[in-house]
Amino acid sequence: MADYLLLNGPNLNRLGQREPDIYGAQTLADIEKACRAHAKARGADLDCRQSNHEGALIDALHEAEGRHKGVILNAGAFTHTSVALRDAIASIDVPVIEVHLSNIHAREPFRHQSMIAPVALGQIAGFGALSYILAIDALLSFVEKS
Ligand code: CA2
Repeated sequence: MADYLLLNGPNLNRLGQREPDIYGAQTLADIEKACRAHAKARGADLDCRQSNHEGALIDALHEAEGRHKGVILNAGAFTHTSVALRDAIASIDVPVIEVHLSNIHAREPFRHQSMIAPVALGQIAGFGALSYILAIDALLSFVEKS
């Protein structure tokens, strides 16, 4: 059981195949590898999961309680639509950092709203794959201090 969970939502398994101008050229496997290495350098283990299914993401969040000290979540398009995901985050006593590759606030108006931001510890968006690395640093620093 790893200390932290990196959870990616719908279509993020397609990274590196299209729209590199928006999402970068790295695949999800590349990003996960870099995140595991970054966490390890800080003395932490990271589990990486991805699902295209809302219910599976909700299950993973519920299971994080008692298993992980924190979660880094890119909920993909569910960010903008899912009250259920928001309720799942609110239902667990585990800090969750919301991450996005792109700057959702600089894109189409329907991406400006995040259903999950009010229940997340914080949001990091717009730095490409670096958003995940910044989130690891923020989460570990938060957990180690609390
Ligand atoms: O910027 C992000 O990280 C997003 O969470 C990515 C989502 C998008 O719906 C959010 O608004 C912002 C999209 C996931 C990836 O979609 C792809 C589309 C084309 C090619 C590869 C991935």
